Amino acid sequence: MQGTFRAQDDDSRRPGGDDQVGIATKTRAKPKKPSQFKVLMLNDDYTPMEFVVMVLKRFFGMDLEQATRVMLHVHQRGVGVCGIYPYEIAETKVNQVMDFARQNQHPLQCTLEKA
Ligand code: TYC
Repeated sequence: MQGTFRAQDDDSRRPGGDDQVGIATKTRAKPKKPSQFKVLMLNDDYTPMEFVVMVLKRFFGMDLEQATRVMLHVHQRGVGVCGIYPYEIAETKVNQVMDFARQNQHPLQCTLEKA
């Protein structure tokens, strides 16, 4: 019934229900899925590998094995995906990583890209 008008139901069959007849509702034809964003980690020459692994565990819920795999991928290829999230969550993760890196004086960079 998406995208069509319809009477809610036949209120005339209920006592005192006549005033409700004919109320129409419209549901959105195409409900929008919230768009997804990749959180990308960038390689650099200075951030220690152990620190990157710690970040991936702490902010992206990875275990040691996953985190090590992603860190090595970024180290070798220059960039890697940490996860895919709705915009606000992805943005929060980027800010958390950048703040944590800055606090620890590492140049680690993290960014967003539309999925
Ligand atoms: N290239 C860094 C080093 O050799 C390690 C590193 C990996 C840094 C991944 C950043 O996103 C990164 N110490």
